[in-house]
Amino acid sequence: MKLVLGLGKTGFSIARFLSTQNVDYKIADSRTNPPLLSKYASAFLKSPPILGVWTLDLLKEVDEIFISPGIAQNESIVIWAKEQNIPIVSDIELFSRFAKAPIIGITGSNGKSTVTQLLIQMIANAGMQVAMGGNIGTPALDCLSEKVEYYVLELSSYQLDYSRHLNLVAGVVLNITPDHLDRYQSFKHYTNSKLSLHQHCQHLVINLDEPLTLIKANAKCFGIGMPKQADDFGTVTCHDTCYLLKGDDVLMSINEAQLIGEHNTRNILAALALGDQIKLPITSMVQSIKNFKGLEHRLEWVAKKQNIDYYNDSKATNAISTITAIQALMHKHQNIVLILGGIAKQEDYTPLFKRINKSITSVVLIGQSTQQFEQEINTNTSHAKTMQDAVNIAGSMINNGAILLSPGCASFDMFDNFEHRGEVFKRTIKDVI
Ligand code: UMA
Ligand code: ADP
Repeated sequence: MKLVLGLGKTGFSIARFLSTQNVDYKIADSRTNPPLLSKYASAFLKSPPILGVWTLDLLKEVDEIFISPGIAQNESIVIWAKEQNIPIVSDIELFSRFAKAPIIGITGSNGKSTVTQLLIQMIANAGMQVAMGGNIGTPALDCLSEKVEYYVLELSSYQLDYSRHLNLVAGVVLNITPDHLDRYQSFKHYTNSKLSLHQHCQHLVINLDEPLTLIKANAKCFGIGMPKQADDFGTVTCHDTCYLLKGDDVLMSINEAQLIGEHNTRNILAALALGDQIKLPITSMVQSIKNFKGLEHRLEWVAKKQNIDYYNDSKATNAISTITAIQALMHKHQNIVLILGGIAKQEDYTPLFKRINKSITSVVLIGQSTQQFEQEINTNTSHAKTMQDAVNIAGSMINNGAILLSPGCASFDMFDNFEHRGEVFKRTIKDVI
């Protein structure tokens, strides 16, 4: 008997998959009213969910557990299962047992979704059937199909923690900066979780600008600057224009890409290196880069009104992603008003405050973190209770330049999720201004 833990998107996809395989399972969620309860109830009447506080009884007759990534390793049920030597397996590992086409895995603290989506477009542009899943939103098992020629999976550290055997044709750890430290004993544990991806990959891609990832034999490397090996990807700057390179060959000027910022140059290089590992034609990858508009809520240009450009970077939920957004925009705009705040992560925000105090004209603080952040920011600050107020106040602070929503925090104090926060921001700009 299998035990499925969690009745969110992942648990639901596992239960559906096990049902199609005629495998006996039970499913449990520690909440009494988990998000997908009614959807599940109408689809899987034979195996009613066991709801509420975990009990030892759940493990009776269980030989394997399939776990949702949101369930931490210090949850009682996980500890009991480990004591009883019951294997605990992610949906990703279960997927990789059944996937017939090669799988590419992408992890990192920031940039995963951007690189995943760009690589998907590169593979599709090369004329192949490709499916995308994992942390990006669609559970991996929901992507399984006989028609697919490549799978690209965005992988979180939570998913990697419960994956002992993944068969990845290629993979990358894009970068490692503090995140999710409420789930890990230390930054070192989080780093090790990310780096565990390496053990699953036949072909590795390594970011030379990330000191925490060590270069491995036969890996294809990428980074800002001249490539060291003929097969690696990098950049060269000539007369103020940055060009992408493979070895010594110039591929394109970065000005031809629609993505902005050095972080996105790295994301593009990562996608190129992964595509090259699976032998996609360079010319079609370059075309995909030129066509790629980027993802919603990631440094997304929204509108220009009365000499002010509005950017939605609602996906910035940690300090480094907000620093990155500021760095990307400060070369384009002299005046930037930043809308910042929400539920602060358990991380050191000092580097962000330093960047703000140096480069930001004014800050509008929103959400729970207001008091904490206000003490550290020396630049002109204001508070807002709603996104509408924040946008209006920001608009009154400059005559030209950019207004950037890049909260550096989780959104749940004021919004359903980061998408909701970004949508409210965009609607406000369109409706109110
Ligand atoms: N649950 C318990 N007990 C717990 C914790 C959770 O019973 O202690 C139950 C919840 O009640 C809920 C279910 O488990 O019913 C939720 O499971 P989940 O939190 O794993 O969420 P899913 O809906 O399965 O979504 C997960 C990922 N969520 C997390 O990793 C927290 C989604 O990533 C992912 O898109 C989805 O699987 C499909 O693969 C989201 C995320 O926030 C976007 N990821 C983090 C991030 O990007 O920073 C890692
Ligand atoms: P993830 O899926 O890892 O959260 P996204 O591509 O969704 O990454 O981007 C999340 C946030 O991180 C956005 O605010 C984006 O502007 C920023 N970002 C994207 N790529 C990078 C990178 N390589 N380094 C730092 N920040 C990045």
